[in-house]
Amino acid sequence: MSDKKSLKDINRRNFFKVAGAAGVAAGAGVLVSRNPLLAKSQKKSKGKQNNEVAPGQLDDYYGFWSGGHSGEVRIVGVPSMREIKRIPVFNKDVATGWGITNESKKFLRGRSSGDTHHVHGSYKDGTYDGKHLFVNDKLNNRVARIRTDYMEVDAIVDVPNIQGAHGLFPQRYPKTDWIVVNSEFQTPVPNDATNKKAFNDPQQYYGMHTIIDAERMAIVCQVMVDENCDLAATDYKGLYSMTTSYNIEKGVTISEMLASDYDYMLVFHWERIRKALRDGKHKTVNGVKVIDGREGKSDIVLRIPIPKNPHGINISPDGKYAVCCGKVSPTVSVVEIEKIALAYAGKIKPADCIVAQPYVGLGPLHTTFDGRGNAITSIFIDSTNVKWNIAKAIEAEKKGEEAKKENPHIVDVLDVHYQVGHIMATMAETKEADGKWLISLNKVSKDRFINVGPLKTENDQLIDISGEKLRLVHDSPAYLEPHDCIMVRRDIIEPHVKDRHDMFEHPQVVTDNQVERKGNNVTIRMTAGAPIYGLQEVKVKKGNKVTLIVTNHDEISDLANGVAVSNYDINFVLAPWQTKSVTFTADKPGVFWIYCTNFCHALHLEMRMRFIVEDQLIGSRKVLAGLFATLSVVQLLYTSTMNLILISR
Ligand code: K7E
Ligand code: CA
Repeated sequence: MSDKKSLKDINRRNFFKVAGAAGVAAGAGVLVSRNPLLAKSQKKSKGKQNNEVAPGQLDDYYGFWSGGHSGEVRIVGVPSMREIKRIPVFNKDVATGWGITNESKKFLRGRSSGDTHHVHGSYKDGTYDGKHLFVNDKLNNRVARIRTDYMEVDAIVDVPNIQGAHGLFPQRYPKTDWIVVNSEFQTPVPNDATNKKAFNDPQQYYGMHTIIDAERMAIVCQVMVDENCDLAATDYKGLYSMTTSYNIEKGVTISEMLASDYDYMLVFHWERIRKALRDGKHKTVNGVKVIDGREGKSDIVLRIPIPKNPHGINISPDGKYAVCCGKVSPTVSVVEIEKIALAYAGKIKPADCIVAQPYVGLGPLHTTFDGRGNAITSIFIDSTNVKWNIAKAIEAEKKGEEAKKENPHIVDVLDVHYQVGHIMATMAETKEADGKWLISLNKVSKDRFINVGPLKTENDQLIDISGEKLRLVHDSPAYLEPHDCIMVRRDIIEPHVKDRHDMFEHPQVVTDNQVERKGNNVTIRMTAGAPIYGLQEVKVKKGNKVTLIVTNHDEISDLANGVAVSNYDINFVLAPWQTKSVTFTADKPGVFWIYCTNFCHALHLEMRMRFIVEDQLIGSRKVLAGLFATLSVVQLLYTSTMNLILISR
């Protein structure tokens, strides 16, 4: 359902001409002179919000940051910008024991690395319900769910048939039943030896728009397309999900990916997806229902041409517009969502869904909203945040080229430091966007902090957007490498957050201290309560497979206990009433102190116990005895056989 004839239409825009991505990269390191957008001086109001959160005071917003290739999610208080917590997700985290405990290993299934880009909350009726967060892993192609009562991961789903699991977005209306996740990298489907003829033929590589059931955290289906699927969004009516695609060329090199003057915004029609599933119009690949969404193969996907290699796609809080960022084009494309139905029905061309294409600067990546009709777009190469008015952009588009020259849509341009990726305003991905604060997640901090060596931190800048002008108020370092964030009003999250675990939720909760031995397996069930463990010593034999299950019985808020087994590389903490377990082989004989790592009590240092691994003397004697027994049986068999032979003769 694409519309190549409308290409001319799009080409009327003044593309940012680059000789491949090399040009983009060259621009990236340099502060290019400001675009002339703000030539005329206008009197405009500045916001006057105070970002200081005094000692003992609480932040107004829960900020949820992706941690990029650290594999985690972080909680940042806004506007103080204090990093309050890290939630391990796809990484190994020795502070909490994530990746060490059996509970976390069950989720990680042998992997200890990930790349999180997009954190989003679960929705009800177009705004956050405060219950869950979802985050992608671009590296190992997974989606994790975090429950906000504990701020811990409670599910991870592997997504087969894809690579570069990138854009992720939950259903916003009526509530989050589905989550979509995109594959940025096209691959053969299936991507294994059964399909090896496709390995060297990129024409047989496909992108996928995967739909996940948010409740079960299981895959509903995948819609296969020729294009790659980059960023994702859902509308505010539960009708569509959308993605940007920058590689409709099916290129495998940068220049191939930049060959076409346009790419697509892809729209996925949910009712038609449901119908295809009902009608059995799918094949099964690696256990997943795959629907053919390629051009001409089904009516599920609408292809709206967008200038050259777009990146971000964001929906305005009134639900009216999808804004696609140009990246290689200095424009954003504003798609009126109402018109999408007309395009599906063939009444208008897909390109006619675009109602404005304003100039914003060199390298627009992502757009956010203040809830008052303005959009703010991050401009990577210019290193700016550009605030522009959506209605004015549409109006100028209607009036024509002459009206557009003056850039009447531009409200303000703010320099940021430096090379901004995502930006996000408070509550901006909901119908309750409140236009208070904006975060500019800058990739390069350079001279903004004391020099910490060649590998420098990121710079997350806090900007007051309550006035007409954008006012920079705070620089905040962030360890590698947040991509995106959301900021959720405190009153939405806070009621869900607990101080204690539900002790009996864990199937192996320990109420009685005991050591159980079954063959080579030793199970130690133990309580912890500052400043004492339920057991003072445990003896095992060398070679025993030991499972240590510990429940923290302290119910006082914030009283965590640690469990570390010296020289055994075991280290985890237990929040109040939490149970965790580890399984390991006691392969080193000796006395090993198990101690509490998390300061819990005046007698914290005394909170320790002996773990004694006895050399397997008795055991080895048993082995020897066994050997002798086997030998005697063999001998007995031999003699009796010989005797039989002799007798039979
Ligand atoms: Cu622009 Cu992964 Cu959202 Cu990073 S992506 S910038
Ligand atoms: Ca392209």
